[in-house]
Amino acid sequence: MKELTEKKVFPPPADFQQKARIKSNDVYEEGKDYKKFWEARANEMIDWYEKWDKVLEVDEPYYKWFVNGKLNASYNCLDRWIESGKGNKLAYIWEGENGEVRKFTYKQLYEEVNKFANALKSMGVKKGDIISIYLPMIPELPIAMLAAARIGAPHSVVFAGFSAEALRSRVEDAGSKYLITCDGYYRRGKILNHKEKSDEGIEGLDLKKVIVVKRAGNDVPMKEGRDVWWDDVIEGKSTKCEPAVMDAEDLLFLMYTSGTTGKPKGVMHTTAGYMVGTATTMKWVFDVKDDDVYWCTADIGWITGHSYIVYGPLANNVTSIIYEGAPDYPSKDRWWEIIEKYKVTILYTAPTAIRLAMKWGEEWPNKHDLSSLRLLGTVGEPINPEAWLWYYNVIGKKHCPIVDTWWMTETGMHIITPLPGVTKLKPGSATFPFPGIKAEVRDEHGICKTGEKGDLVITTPWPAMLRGLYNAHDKYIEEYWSKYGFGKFFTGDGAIVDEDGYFWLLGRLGDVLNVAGHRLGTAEVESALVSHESVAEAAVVGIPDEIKGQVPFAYVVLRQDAKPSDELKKELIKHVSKVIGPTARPSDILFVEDLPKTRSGKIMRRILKKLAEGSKDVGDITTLRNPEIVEEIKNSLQR
Ligand code: 7RM
Repeated sequence: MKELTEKKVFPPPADFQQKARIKSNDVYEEGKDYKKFWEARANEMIDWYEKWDKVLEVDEPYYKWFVNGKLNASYNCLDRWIESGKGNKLAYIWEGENGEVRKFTYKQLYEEVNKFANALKSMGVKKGDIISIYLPMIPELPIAMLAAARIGAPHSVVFAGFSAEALRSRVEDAGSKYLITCDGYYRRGKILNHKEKSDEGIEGLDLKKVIVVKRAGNDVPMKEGRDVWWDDVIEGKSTKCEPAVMDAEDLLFLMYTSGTTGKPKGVMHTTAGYMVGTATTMKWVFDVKDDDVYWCTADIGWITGHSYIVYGPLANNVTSIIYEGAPDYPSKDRWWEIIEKYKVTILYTAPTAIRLAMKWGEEWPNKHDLSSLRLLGTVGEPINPEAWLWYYNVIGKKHCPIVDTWWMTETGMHIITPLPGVTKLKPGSATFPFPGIKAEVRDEHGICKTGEKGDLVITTPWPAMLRGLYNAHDKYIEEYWSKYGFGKFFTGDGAIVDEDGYFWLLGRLGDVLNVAGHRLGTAEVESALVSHESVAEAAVVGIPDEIKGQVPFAYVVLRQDAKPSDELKKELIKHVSKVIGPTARPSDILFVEDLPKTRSGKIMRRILKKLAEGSKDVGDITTLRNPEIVEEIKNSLQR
């Protein structure tokens, strides 16, 4: 435990606290009556056609929030701002990889959404039809999502970087008859032929229409009768389309996510609870004000983008940046340049991106004026204290609180997170459950003692919680409710609560090792490694050991100025032993150029584990951003 706790605690800076929306602990008190708490948020955050009869209805393991309430998500993101005179505020500033800029006020976004909603209707889309969207980070992606929501057609966005095969299984599972895609898009200066990949994915499937956005202008085949250009279908369409009156529990979207078995599951999110949850956390956790320029660097194709680029920000009349491309194109300061150019005030990104920036060196951010920043956020993985401090010092210049937000696709919204004007931060801890949410760390014997590792379990329902897995009732029960029973949502993450009640997330439970009877988080060993000056990034897996059961094996990416050597290897092993204790000593360290990562930047430890165990077949690598690294690592392991 000690090894995870940076001694220093970071209270909110005085000027930040003064201006913060939430400045006192009272909100936690208010959250104790969670139904009343969420009802108050539903009243203040969302515009309703009809209010609910009942805040919460439980039919375990299914939950309904704001029962019989009526609303429309697109109305709440667009129309109401125009009606209240805020339509000329920028909703999105989009920057393409080549430097093109497209700006949309709320009014302009509204008009585009309405035109496309009318286009969808004219093609026969009906309330309840699930529309698959396979688009990169271009404005048409949120426009398509909001247009679908406007007419009551749930969307299923498939991350553009996913393979044809991944698209196919998702379109099939959702039973989509409509797909929205594009000709191509830019990545590090090259055009990726997206239409070709889409066509491969849907080959043989019975789709009524495929709508193609022209982004890159590359030559693509269009299938007669099925494929239509976006520009052609919106041509002449009215900029007014009545929003459909949706029930609180109508499906808003599906988001496919990989579970324990590998076959992706369609996580279901419904309208009212999701909107209340994302709008509230957006406002409280990011402390958004009228003049903020907010940038979440996630892809909209992930839950983070859905909740905190589309629905959360728009439901708060926030101005957001959307960036199409890579962080190192044309050079390694692209992000910092964007922050300076648009005077970004709130930056929300992932630990893996921070560690990469750390590896590239502070000369890149130091070339730019980052003084507009006032709040930083992270999501996606545990952040090691080293990276936290670098983010705090080098990017935030010691005056920006960091909100380390723990949540998952299934939770829809932040669950464990600081409130930046209230919480005293401990680097590496996501701190406390959001007001109105209860969580505990337990095992089969009950709640764990202070400092003891266990399973993170959420013990009260929350509005943006998943409503099930699409067409997979049994799987839903098995994944989330079988381990501790109904009422105790099993997250699959390990955690510790410390003596001050802070939650420390340890990553997925599969990442917990047992070394000679000691439970050890791979994240702990990684954190120790990364605290060494030569290390940029580390991934640790457990490999079998005759005596100890399991021992940690480490993959290490060095910082640019460090050279791999046997001396350094020994030094790092000693360093881990010093930081955590001898049981944590890696049995071996392999220096690598990069780690296998998913498109959203999560390290695929499953593959690294197989490689370290010497297994020939490492399983499916099609979801990797950098599949080529697997062969490279295999070769260096053999040497
Ligand atoms: C939002 C998102 C979920 C998994 C989750 C965790 C890990 C996310 C944090 C984190 C430690 C965090 N959805 N995770 N945030 N671990 N600290 N702040 O990432 O469905 O794609 O992934 O991500 O293991 O279970 S997700």
